[in-house]
Amino acid sequence: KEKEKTLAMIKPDGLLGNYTERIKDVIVDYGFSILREITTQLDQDSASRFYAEHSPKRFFPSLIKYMTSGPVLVMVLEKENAIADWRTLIGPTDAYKAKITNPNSIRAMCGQDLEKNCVHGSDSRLSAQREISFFFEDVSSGERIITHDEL
Ligand code: YYY
Ligand code: MG
Repeated sequence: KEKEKTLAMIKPDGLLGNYTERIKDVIVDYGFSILREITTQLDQDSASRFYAEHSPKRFFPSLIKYMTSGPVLVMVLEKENAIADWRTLIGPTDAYKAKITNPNSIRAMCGQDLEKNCVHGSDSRLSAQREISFFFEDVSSGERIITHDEL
C-alpha cells in the first residue's frame, strides 16, 4: 500500500507542558516516520492564514491568540493511511470530551478544552498538501531527514 503524509503540530500548550517526548513516543510506536520537523513561532498573519477556513467563526480571534502565545512544533508524518490514523490518535477536537470518550488519545493526555487541545492534524489529503507546503518546501516521497532511530 502507498504511504501518505500528514501535517502534525504540537501547539503552544503542548510544548509548554513538556509533552513533546511523550507525543513523539506515540508517533513512533504507531509506525509513523517523522520526515520533517521544525519549531517555530506563529505570528498573527501566519496563524490567520493557517486557519483561514475558520476566519468567519466566533472562536477565531481567541484561536489566533492561543496559537501565537508560544512556539509550536510542526512535523510531517508518513505512513500508510497517515491522515486518518493521526486524526484517530489525537482524538476529538474537544480535549475535555476526549478525556471522557477517548481517554487513550493524545488530546486526552495533554489537551485542556475545545480550544487548547494540544495538537493538530490535517483532516484530508487536500488539507495535508496545503498544510505541509505551508511550512516546508520540497517534501518528496521517501525522503527522510529524521527517522525513528535518530529520535
Ligand atoms: O481539526 P480540529 O483541530 O480537530 O478542529 P477544527 O474544527 O478544524 O478547529 C480548528 C481549531 O479551532 C481546533 O483545534 C480548536 C479551535 N476551535 C475552537 O476554539 N472552538 C470551536 N468551537 C472549534 C474549534
Ligand atoms: Mg481542522
